[in-house]
Amino acid sequence: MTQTSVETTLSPAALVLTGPEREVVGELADHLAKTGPAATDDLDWIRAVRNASAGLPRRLLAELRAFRHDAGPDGVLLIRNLPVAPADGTRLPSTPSHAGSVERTASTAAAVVTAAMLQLGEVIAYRNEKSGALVQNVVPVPGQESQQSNAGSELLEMHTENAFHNNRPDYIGLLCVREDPSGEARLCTASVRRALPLLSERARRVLSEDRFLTEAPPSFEIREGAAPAHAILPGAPEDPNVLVDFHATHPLDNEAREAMAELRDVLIRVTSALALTPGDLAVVDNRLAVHGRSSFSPRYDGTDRWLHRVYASLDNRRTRPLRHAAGAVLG
Ligand SMILES: O=C(O)CCC(=O)C(=O)O
Ligand SMILES: [Fe+2]
Repeated sequence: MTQTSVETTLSPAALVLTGPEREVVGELADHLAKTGPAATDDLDWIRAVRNASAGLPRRLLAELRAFRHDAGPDGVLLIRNLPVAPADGTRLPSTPSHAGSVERTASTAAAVVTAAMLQLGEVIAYRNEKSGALVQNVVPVPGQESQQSNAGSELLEMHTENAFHNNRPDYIGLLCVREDPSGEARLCTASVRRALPLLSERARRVLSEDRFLTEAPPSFEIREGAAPAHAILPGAPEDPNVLVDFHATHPLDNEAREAMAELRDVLIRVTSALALTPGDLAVVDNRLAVHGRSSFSPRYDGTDRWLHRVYASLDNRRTRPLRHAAGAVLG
């Protein structure tokens, strides 16, 4: 990690771009926003962003590369002071508030988050989620307050992103375009590396066994029939991954239920709660950290909290059978 990295238990590593670094990113992103076809789902635009992303500031490239090698104790990288609006002073539009909102047209912010994620892996989306868009809006939607999705505004339980899916994303990028005017919303993240030492031996063992089932959200079809039972802490016992969604994962027996409850308590104790401000990009390693969101009070007047979300996957070949015509959408 570079000198600007901050490492305390409750705030993940952060890289704050300098003014000149921010300008470099801004020039690159403003140019991409105008680069034909200027459509975020178009593979030609993605190619242009991928090429341009090699010109991101050196320190940012080095930090992303180091994070890909090992996502550290928190499994989260926070990059701050990124541009989210064009340098020519054009104002951002109002925060969208419709269900399933996505960002199909290229923009400065869409280019910034896509460029950063393309340095971590291949950007992907899911046909059955947010209409397969690569750049998605995380905004509160009227009438969906209590939904356990990113359209809600009541507490969103900690989860592995798309936990049920065999080809879940390896990384999730969340770029803050507009901050929550109520000041309440927090992106919450918690890593299994921080949690593991606080778990009992018994919970560790039970959580490493195939004693849990994770449901798909109603919008996803599971082709292969019922999902198989899985472990919540798969992998190396001393440094496992975490695979759980506290809304959608169900223990198969009492001991498994107790272990899951213990894990939830421990994860809460090691949670970082981030009040994102414009230009903050939180990258979550979806193997090592779970994330969720505190409750907040939307206004639905165009000034609400607004994030762009982009997923990245590390293995383009592994997902190929699911990507029609070698596109970026898993279906
Ligand atoms: O709103 C947030 O901070 C995170 C929501 C979330 O879990 C997601 O978009 O995947
Ligand atoms: Fe999520």
